[in-house]
Amino acid sequence: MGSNLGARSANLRTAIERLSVAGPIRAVSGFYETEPVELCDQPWFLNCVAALETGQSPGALLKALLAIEQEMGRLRMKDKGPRLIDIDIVLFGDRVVEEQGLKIPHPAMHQRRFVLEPLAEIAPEAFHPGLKKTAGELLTALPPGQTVRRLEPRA
Ligand code: PH2
Ligand code: MG
Ligand code: MG
Repeated sequence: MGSNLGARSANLRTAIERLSVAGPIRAVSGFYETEPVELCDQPWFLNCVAALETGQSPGALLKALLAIEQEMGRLRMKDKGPRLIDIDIVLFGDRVVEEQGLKIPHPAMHQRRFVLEPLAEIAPEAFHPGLKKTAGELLTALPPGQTVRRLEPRA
């Protein structure tokens, strides 16, 4: 998930708390200050990754995530532009989903340091079923660039 508008860390904490409507949260990464990628002319993000155990289908989970974004007041002004909160499904066990509006694994995850650093922090062995590589391996294979910095945990 990511936020680059408003109280970014409060936004991530609220999203994590609300995520538990879909099932127990098993792990949460640190928060990372990250350089915007793809659409670069926007504020830096805070990103993190959570591991959720859920009985829901991928489609039902996506609906729940979009509802959380809406309740938190997300406005969609511009594709890939600034947002209060964005919650994406990166992996879903080793499932592959190719539906209109939902692709799992997330099609850009393996190119994004802001995804792979926090993912490898909590689940270095998480497996990309298309590329047949773990999160740790994908992170190691990334070309240099895309600044990400893990924030110190708050007291
Ligand atoms: N999300 C995007 C596009 N670019 N860059 C960073 N650093 N973090 C994001 O969460 C992000 C992005 C589209 O969802
Ligand atoms: Mg996104
Ligand atoms: Mg999204």
